[in-house]
Amino acid sequence: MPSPETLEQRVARIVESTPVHDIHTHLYDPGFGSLLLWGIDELLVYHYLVSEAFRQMDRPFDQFWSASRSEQAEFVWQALFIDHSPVSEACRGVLTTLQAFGLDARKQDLPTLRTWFAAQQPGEFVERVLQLAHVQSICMTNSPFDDEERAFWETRPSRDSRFQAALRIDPLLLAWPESAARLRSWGYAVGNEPSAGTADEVRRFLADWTRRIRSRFCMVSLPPSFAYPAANDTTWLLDQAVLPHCREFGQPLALMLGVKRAVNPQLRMAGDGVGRSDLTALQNLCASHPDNRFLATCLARENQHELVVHARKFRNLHPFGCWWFTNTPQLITEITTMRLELLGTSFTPQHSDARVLDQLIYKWRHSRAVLTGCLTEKYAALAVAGWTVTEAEITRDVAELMGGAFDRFCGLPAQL
Ligand code: HDL
Ligand code: ZN
Repeated sequence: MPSPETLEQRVARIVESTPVHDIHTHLYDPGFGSLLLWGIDELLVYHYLVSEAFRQMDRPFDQFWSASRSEQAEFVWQALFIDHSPVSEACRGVLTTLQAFGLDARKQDLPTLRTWFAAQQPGEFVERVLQLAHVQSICMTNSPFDDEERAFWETRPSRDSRFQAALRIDPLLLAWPESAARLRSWGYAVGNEPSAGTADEVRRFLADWTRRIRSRFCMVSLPPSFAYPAANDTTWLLDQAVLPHCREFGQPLALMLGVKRAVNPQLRMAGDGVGRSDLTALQNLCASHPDNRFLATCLARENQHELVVHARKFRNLHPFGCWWFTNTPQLITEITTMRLELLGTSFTPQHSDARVLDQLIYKWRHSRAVLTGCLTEKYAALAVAGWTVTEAEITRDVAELMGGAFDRFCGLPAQL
């Protein structure tokens, strides 16, 4: 007679079996060809691992960057897996992913692993990864300012509906008037100075791209110095163009707060850092634009509690994810517990930020394990208080946390 399922086993079963909507990634629809990264070399040259590997190598930066992708992967493998135990979250992620494919990283060297990946058929591989990760859909990061990506959109690629679009507008908000010149080159009659005509043309740009890519929301990453309101182009563009656009299309604006770009340019994509934001800016945005909805995530651990308290004050604010440097078991536990204790289930605990398709497997296995622990603890505390949750209630809560609350907050995908 099998022993009865424990609460933790029940929660784990439900969390693991609930398909997730991954609301922020850097993956691309398979129709975008080479833009969708996958395989062992891409896993190993992920910028999280590159920054860690440089700490264990004396190799000059330029020598690394001038090496081929597979040579770079060799350097990372040697530095982080052979010369030292791969205890970091990003290293463990590679191992979780290889294990999920049935590969034994202790027995199979890099050439053997490469042979296995090379034998995978791309289409089947996408299906296998989504199935292993139990991901039902993902949001991409789509920037009209990225020349390579813009070229793909201009070919009107056929779309896989599971790869939803998000319109990334960092250059528009943070690099005006340089971005004004780019909009003019694309046929939008914007001036460098604020005017009603320029606002209308920026909105036309946003509307054109929203319809072209069928994006679900606009998003922007912001430096710790971001202030709102302020006497600058960012505030004017938000007030006169971006927020009215979001209201017109019934979409939220996603704010990713606290990134310091290129604190060490020699690390290239791995060179970004973190800074504590003044979240008064977020408070002011939510308060002064009650008809707009804001998704928000913060990069600094120090900002997490204030973000949650703001969400208690403003129901047009939906915290999401444990972004980047906070995507570690210790901080996911801390942040998710904080959010459950102050927001109930009215938030989205995680996004993967995956850049390599295979990463979905580890990012979600690791995060599901932490979410299971946090929820089990809360349900056990409810039982002590005389409230034993049912299977159906756990299933409902987990569906909310794994994309349901986001979908409701976002509004169903617009029929654009
Ligand atoms: O700005 C962002 O969306 C960040 O997620 C950066 O892309 C960063 O390089 C990253 O991949 N973090 O996980
Ligand atoms: Zn990202």
